[in-house]
Amino acid sequence: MVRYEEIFSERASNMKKSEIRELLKLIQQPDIISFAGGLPNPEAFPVEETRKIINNNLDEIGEKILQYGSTEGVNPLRKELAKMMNQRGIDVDYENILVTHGSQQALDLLSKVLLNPGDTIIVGSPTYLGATGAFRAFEADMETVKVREDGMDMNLLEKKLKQLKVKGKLPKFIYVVLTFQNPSGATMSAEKRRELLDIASKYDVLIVEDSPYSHLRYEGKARPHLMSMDNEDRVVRLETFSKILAPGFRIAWTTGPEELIEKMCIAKQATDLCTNPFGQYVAYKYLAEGIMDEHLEKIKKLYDKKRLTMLEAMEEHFPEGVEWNRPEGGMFVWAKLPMHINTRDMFKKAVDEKVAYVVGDAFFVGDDGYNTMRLNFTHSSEEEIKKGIKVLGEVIKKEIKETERKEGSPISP
Ligand code: PMP
Ligand code: G9A
Repeated sequence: MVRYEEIFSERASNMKKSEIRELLKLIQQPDIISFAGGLPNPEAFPVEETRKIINNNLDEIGEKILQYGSTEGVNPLRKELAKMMNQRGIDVDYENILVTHGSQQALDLLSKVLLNPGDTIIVGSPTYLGATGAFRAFEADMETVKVREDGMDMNLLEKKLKQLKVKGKLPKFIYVVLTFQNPSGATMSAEKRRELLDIASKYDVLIVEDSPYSHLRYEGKARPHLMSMDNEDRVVRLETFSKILAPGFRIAWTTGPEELIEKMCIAKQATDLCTNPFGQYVAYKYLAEGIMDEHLEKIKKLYDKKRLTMLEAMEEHFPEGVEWNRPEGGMFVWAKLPMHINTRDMFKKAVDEKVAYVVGDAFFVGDDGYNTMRLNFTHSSEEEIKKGIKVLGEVIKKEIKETERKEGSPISP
């Protein structure tokens, strides 16, 4: 018998299961109301439009879409992506774009080409757990900087960089989600974005901006894209069709300096040869025929209603002592429960009552966030949101009461 544990690489021993991926399996029962995964609403999937694109174009492009494609991505799509980014103030050429199999692959490829075991990087606290999963797999030494309601704390970032410089451990990059962050929903102001670039420039560090949610703004004013403010080739930008079209396509794109994109492309050659051309052509048609803009308007309306429904229901059903943000976009509300509550302990009780969330501590690299939870508002129907939040409110109230009884003292804030 092969003793697998003895032959796994050190890298593999470092890997951790993704709480979200594992949770998705657990909560697949149809009667569970899930506020867990950051999933688009199936109602918003462009089934008809996709059918039309395929029917209308199969004769013309069938030969291309069923064949292998180039590793960089199919050029018509890359050109449309560059055009879309230019319209949003980001001055890029299609040759600076690499199409990947989801942004998750871009996180993996970036790590592959940038990180040696033990290299330092900086991530937010909290931050997207899929990213830390990718960085961990490449044995990165992750330093954290607190994320506040308006994003990463710039004073703490500068302090951290100063300390790391003294130790000779300046990070290879700073990983940020600046707009409607996963998990906290936090968005960074324009001034702070400038400050972030200035600090990164002072310490000569690359910034990886992961931006799957910037198209999903429901209120307030759009902030400038970090890449449009950068004139030092210091920003790599990750975007994806997962949240705005369909995650099943697994199509995303990375924009960055030519040298880095080229290296990622070589790494991708050894990973999967190319991203599926079929999906890339459909996505290209979405952009070229202007369907994407209409689709975005439709899903923004749909998700805004769900966001407001969730916030209203939380106001009505969550007890005193629970705090949460009011995100202007994206997919998540981030809630903080009284300090005595451990949302991991409470999770099973919530699932027993047929409602699920993501336990907040999964988004922290160290031990933190044990009293937090992430709630997704895009996947469930409005009815489910109302019902699920009411049930969750009851679960929280009960947990507060039980902890009070156990602790023998009232809950302190
Ligand atoms: N980055 C962030 C911040 C995300 O929230 C997600 C998806 N939840 C991803 C990357 C991965 O997305 P994709 O489906 O494009 O791989
Ligand atoms: O892992 C997935 O299915 C993508 C969702 C990510 C998230 O919930 O943050």
